[in-house]
Amino acid sequence: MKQAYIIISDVHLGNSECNHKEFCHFLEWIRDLANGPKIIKSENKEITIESPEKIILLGDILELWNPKKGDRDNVIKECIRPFSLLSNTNCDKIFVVGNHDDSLGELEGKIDFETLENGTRFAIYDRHYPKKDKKSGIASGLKIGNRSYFFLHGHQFDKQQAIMKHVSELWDPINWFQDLFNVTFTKKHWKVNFVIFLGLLLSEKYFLWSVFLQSSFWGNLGWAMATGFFALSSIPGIIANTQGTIYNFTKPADKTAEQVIQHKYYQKNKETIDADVVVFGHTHFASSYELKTDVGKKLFLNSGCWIGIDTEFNGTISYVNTFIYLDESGAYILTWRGSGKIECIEAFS
Ligand SMILES: [Mn+2]
Repeated sequence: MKQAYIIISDVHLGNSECNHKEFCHFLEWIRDLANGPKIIKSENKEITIESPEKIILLGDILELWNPKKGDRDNVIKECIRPFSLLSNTNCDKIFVVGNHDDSLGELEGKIDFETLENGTRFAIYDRHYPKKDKKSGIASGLKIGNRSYFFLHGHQFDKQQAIMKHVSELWDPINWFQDLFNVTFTKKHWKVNFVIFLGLLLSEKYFLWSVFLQSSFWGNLGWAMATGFFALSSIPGIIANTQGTIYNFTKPADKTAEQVIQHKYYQKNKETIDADVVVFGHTHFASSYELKTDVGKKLFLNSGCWIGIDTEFNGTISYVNTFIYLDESGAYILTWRGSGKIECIEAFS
């Protein structure tokens, strides 16, 4: 088999803006590459896309932060077809977690290279692929053709997300409220529960206190428990239904690879990644940037996303439904235009 990789990130399955249908069509197309390679015509050359040896799912594949209507059942619903298609694709799958599916990182090592029916493997990586060497702390890239590649989701380059990651080791507010909201009783009745909660609060103040509770320990305890129960069964509903708006508001505007790397990368990670090319996602902007360092050049490639529509930022189009194809001949940022039509955004031979 030829050394060929396909990298996909930021599909956000379960999010209301996820391009779920097109993503499934694209996965069918990948599966069918087993019948023979496809040729993409770029401006001045042809790119031959072979059946991949590995598919790298580079984070935020699942939307566990902000699913449609706050309901994580929508994530499960939108996952069934893509993962069934991936299972039937004859290659290994590497799942590197992002910030929106961060909690899956706990599965690293637990479903490590579990063998699927067709003998292909599925592995979860909590931070990046390949892993760091334990002794030296250096992560060496994967050699494909004449370059070495390193893969990570990219929230590590994002200051806000880095702080979140640190805080969430103790308490992750987004996950906590999502978990509480996704209790069936809360999900179904949070609005009514909130009214009952307010009723209990007010009744304590104006009525219950003077009549029943004043001297009764058990009465007070019962009231406190009921109020607590309805608070926990309603407030997460309010949070889950507004955090999408808050999240979109605080999200840094879609950044190009150049903006991300110039602002964040060089300070922190320069010593630990030993690769010619760093592939990441996270900002939803399929793009590239070449960084000149003391020791040479490092290329950064962003794999884009499968959410929303094409948008123009300062004269540059941010395409959606994008992926990266790597083989011995080079790296290609590509966009799926539907029905098997693929266009090349950038090529690095
Ligand atoms: Mn992300």
